[in-house]
Amino acid sequence: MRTAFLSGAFWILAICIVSCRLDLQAQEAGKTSGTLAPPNIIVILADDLGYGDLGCYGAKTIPTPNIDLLAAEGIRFTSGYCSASTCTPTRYSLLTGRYAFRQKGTGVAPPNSPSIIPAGTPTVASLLKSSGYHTAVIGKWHLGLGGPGGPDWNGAIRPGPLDFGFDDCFLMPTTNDRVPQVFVKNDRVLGLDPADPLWVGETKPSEDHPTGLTHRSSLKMNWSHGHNATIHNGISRIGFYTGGTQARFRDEDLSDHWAGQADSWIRSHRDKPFFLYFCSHALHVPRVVHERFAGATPHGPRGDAIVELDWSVGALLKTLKECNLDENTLVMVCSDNGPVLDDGYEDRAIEALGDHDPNGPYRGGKYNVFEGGVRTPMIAWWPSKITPRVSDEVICTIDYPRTFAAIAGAQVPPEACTDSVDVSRVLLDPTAKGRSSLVVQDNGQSGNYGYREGKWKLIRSDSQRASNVELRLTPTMLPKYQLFDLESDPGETRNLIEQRREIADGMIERLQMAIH
Ligand code: NG6
Ligand code: CA
Repeated sequence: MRTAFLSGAFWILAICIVSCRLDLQAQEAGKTSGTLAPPNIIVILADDLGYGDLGCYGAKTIPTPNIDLLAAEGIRFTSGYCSASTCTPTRYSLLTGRYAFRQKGTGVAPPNSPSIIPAGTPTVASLLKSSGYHTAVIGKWHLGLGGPGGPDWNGAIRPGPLDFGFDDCFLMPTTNDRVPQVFVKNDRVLGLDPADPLWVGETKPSEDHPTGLTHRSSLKMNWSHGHNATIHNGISRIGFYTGGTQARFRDEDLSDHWAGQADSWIRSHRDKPFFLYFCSHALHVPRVVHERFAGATPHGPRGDAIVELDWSVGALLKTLKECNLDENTLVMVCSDNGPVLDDGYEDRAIEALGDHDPNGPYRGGKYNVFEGGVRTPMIAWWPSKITPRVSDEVICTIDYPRTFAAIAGAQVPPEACTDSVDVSRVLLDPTAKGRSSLVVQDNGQSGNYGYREGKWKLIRSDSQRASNVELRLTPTMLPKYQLFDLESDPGETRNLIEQRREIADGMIERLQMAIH
């Protein structure tokens, strides 16, 4: 009896010791294997920032110490891509994990564009929200707002981000060269006086309505093409508007608004994992920086806007540090498309360029699918998990939904985000491989694609025209197909389509399969 008792006690003790040890081992393993609390996730999406525009990517005359610090402490990708070379399709894909060319109406959205994300589409925000994250978008939206008739500027503006998984939003509706210059907070224009309703349209509202054509000499920044309709703050824009006077912002203050909103939002959501989609407008036209950044570089407003962007990244980092959130927050920095110089205003971007290379060693930029249009600065920073390094693995902004879902432990329905690839291992494991192939596009459904497989890059140009290939907007005629070896010819200057027909034919076929 006594022996039976002792042997029972022995086994209980033994089980306790073993389970305690297992528990300790599990806790230890958790520190290194990813079972810590899910991280906060911040996407900092710059606008029209080129591969060569940051110090950490080779810029010599544009100081970007805050972004450079993220790169030094995190992963600096040399083959990071945005999925398109204009804003709307890249943003569409970044949120939905679906290529924009699969849907009509996904080219650059006009001022009164209705919401273009189909109702009920899962997004990176809705996936993370379903996993307990608090979610917000602050900055430029440019994915349309409202039902089929477009936004009801004086009422509830739905659908919008609140219908796509965001708990909170503070937006500029399209771009700042498009009307109107107001913020949308959640589903209303912020600070709108009902006695002064906001009207937005495509045609001049009255004969005497001042425009960039009729009042050109009064402008503080002259337009060079397009951008000659309603004037606000001494700058004429795309589209017309009247009213909403009290709700209008000053261009110079945009970055301060984004940073201020992000600061207070992070502080009030510090206790729960959050996802912040932070879309700075810098360096999109009109490039009008705050007075304190004017002259920060020798390159005029385009360079100064990059310094302003870097300042806002520094402000975000400061908030994270003050909230003790800097260890377990994943920050991704990237751009929505490649660079452009004269994009419609006379802001000396060409004249003051000097030796600066906005697209680094690459050719092309915004509006085309040469590498300069789609290869973007891409930085991943997550101090408790990421070992600092430079990575040549291929990853793309369209991969964010599945990648972040994997990191947050969120379920992705099989029919959701079908073009998105989970590249979370590339962030966490220096030996992991990125994408073996990638499709990129230009704008909307033009039929122009870039297709990369390893060192090979195919360009398919159904329109046979491309813009901004030499960072000037004059069109360039292209053959339907071109093939480049990015290893020996990163600048895409030698079309090898005839010499390497066997490679090209296979890629043409696989691209066709991928876009179907
Ligand atoms: C173009 C605009 C350009 C810019 C672009 C969209 C003209 C002549 N050009 O149509 O200035 O607004 O659209 O840029 O109007 S994006 O970064 O939002 O895609
Ligand atoms: Ca853009």
